[in-house]
Amino acid sequence: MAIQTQSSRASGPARVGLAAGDPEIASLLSRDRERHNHTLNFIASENYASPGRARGARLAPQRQVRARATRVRYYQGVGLVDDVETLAIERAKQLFGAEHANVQPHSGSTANQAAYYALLSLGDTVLGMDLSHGGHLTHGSPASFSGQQFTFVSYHLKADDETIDYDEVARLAREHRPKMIVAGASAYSRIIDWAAFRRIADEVGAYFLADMAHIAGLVAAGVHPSPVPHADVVTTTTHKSLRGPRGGLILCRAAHAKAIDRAVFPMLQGGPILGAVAARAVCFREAMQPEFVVYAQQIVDNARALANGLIAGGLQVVAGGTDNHLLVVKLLDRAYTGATLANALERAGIITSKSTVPGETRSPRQTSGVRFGTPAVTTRGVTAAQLGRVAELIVEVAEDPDDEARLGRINGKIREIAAELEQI
Ligand code: DSN
Repeated sequence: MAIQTQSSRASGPARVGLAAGDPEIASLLSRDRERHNHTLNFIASENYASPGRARGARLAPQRQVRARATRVRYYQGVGLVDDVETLAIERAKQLFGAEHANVQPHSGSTANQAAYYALLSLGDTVLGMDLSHGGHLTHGSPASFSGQQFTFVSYHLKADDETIDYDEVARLAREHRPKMIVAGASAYSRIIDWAAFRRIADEVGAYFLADMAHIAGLVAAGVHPSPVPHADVVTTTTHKSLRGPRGGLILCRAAHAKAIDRAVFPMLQGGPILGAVAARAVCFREAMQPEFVVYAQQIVDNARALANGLIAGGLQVVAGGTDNHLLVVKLLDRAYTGATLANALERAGIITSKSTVPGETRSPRQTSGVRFGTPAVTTRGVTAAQLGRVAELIVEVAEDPDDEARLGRINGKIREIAAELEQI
């Protein structure tokens, strides 16, 4: 299987052209490709697109400027690209069993923004998961438009087993009477009980928005329950576990279709990025194939193998393990920070991201956690057995992140494992 990254999509003749026309950029992209090949990418929100999806993005007519609201034309000569978008919409609806889809959002953040603008008024109260417990910036962080334009109230994980505290969600909902409840996360490793959120939303008359950006591929494959039957609106990105092009997607009930479409265009965006829409259509079709189910199950099996290896090596993992594509190592018991460990791991060839954890005591720049995700390494064909070896090496790094000689030795071993995998 040939794999292409976002950075390597200009392959074939286009790449030759780039090397001749802009050698500086061509060299940087080529070096980044090399970096991917001799390291292991555990960024939970990243993946490698297939050539089919990359080709879809490249072939679409980038010159077309096409602002479009459903069934409303602002430009002539767009019939065939409308067909591309219609196909993407139909495939998204089929893949996820949704009544309506909008395939235009440029990102997951924009998808959330559109959903809020569609259903809320500025200042409305919304419940969302606390950022340091695994939520996303757009779920009410004061640093994001969400926290500045709406009145977010945060719910948390339970102190004992670090799973979502549904009792707290219900209590906060009764107390604050939110207009919307947001579920979904950037760093939560357990199954989300969408039906529980729906019941709480119904009790207080709130809308229910499920942000499945991280787990969309698992949902598509049926290895995580789907929020679509339960939520008013489901938002996602297409480039994480779904393994498509970088971008966003909104699914919703038919009753919200008009409001969602208007919030995407003309409220938030101008013309869609047609190449990305075409590539999304390819992605949705690929996610319907039996091989994708095997891939998604392997993501979860790999994350479990990694978590088990880390726990066996004495590291603490938030919620005690994982049911999905990611896990967060908790360093509250260590003298060093998440930033220190993530930097040391990078020097060893293991690419991760620092992460805040429940009970966080350090700043968001330092943190007390490191997040690991398996979608990208699984695309490269890594096995649970190889991840067992990687877990041992991570444990060695965590024993002394300042030991440069040790990091150099581990880097050699990671290069050997990376060389056993599919090259991008
Ligand atoms: N939410 C970011 C992450 O999880 O890395 C990506 O949008």
